[in-house]
Amino acid sequence: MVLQCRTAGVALVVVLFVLGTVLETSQASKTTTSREITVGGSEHWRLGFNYIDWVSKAGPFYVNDTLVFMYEPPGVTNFTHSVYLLKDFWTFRACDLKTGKLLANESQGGGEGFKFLLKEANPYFFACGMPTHCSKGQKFAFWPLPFNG
Ligand SMILES: [Cu+2]
Repeated sequence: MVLQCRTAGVALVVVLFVLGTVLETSQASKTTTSREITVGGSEHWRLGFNYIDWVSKAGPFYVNDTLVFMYEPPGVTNFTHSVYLLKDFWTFRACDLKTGKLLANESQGGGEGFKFLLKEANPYFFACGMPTHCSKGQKFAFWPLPFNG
């Protein structure tokens, strides 16, 4: 009986997995052009990399693209990071985090990274929230295009 339950459980998991894959695939075919973009490419999210330059090369970005921020959680390296969404160009230029919104804390960049879906065709301003990181250049901004056609 225990074995049967376990088998049924495994079968259910397999069915759900297959169903999930099918749903994902059908969704992907609807939005074939949405992408996952790792911020900074192989450099990930760190100090000492020019993200404004990276954006100009990696862009343009589109609504429904997903940004992936990858950085080591505390304890792995001496430098931890976070992800803030800043309010506007002026707070972005000044690296003013006070009015910004914390999107991902120091631990959320580990594993597969922190994923952020670009929902709107409005400007986005990103910065690291660790002291001095933003002013040292760990920030970038862009305006995603409405669709990728
Ligand atoms: Cu940082």
